[in-house]
Amino acid sequence: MKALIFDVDGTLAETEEWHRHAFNRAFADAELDWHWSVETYTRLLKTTGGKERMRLWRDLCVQDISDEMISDLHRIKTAHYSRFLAQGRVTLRPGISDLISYGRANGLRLAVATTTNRLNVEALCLSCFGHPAEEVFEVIAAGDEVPMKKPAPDVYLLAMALLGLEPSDALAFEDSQNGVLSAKSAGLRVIASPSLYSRSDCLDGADEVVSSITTDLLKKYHTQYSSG
Ligand code: XBP
Ligand code: MG
Repeated sequence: MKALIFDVDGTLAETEEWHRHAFNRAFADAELDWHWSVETYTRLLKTTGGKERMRLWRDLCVQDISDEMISDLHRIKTAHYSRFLAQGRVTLRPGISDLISYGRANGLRLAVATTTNRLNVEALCLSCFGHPAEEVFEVIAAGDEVPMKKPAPDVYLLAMALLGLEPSDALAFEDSQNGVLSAKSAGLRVIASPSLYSRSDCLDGADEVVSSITTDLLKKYHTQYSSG
C-alpha cells in the first residue's frame, strides 16, 4: 500500500448540512421559491454534484431556469459554503486527523477524490487543518475535472493517474454508496463509514464498513497489503 485516498463530503467532515444551508441561501438570494428540507436533500444527494442536483430539481419543478442560471446559482452557493467553513462551522470527523498523521508518519502518499469543487476543498482544509489543501494532500482530484462524477470511477482514476500509482496501491475512505461504487469500480480497496446523510445508503461493496475509521484499522490494511 502506497497511498490513502480520501473522499471529502461526509468522510473528512460532516459537511452536507452546510452544503444544504448554502444551497438554500443561494435560492433565497435569487428570490427562487426553492427550499430543500433535510428530507428532500437526503433524496437529492443520490445525485452527485451540486449543479446536477439543481438541474434535477428544476426539471422536477418544471421551471424554465437555464443551465447558465444554475451555474450562477452554484457560484453563489459555493461562496456561502466557503463563508460557513471560514466561520469554523465544520470540524473533521473523529479519527480523520489521526489517519492523516499515520499516513504521513509511515510514508503513505495522501490524496483527495471528491465530487465537490476545488474551492470547497481549499476552504475545508484551511478551516479544519489550518493549512492550504496542497499542504495537506499531494493530489486533489475534484468536481468538474472529470467527465463523469461518482459513482463513475473517473475521479478516483484521475487521482491514481496524478499519483502515478496503480489502484491496487491505494486505500480509499468513503461515506456513501456512490462513493464506494466509484472507488471500487476504479479498482481500489475501500473502507466506508456512513455519514449523517448517508446512514441509509447500501455500502455493501466496501471492503469494510465501520462507524468510524481508526488508525488500528488502517494499520491492519497497511500491514496486510504492504509487500516486503
Ligand atoms: C459530495 C457531493 C457534492 C456535495 C456538494 O461530494 O456529491 O456534490 O454534495 O458540493 P463527495 P458541490 O464526493 O466529496 O462526497 O455543490 O460543490 O457539488
Ligand atoms: Mg462523500
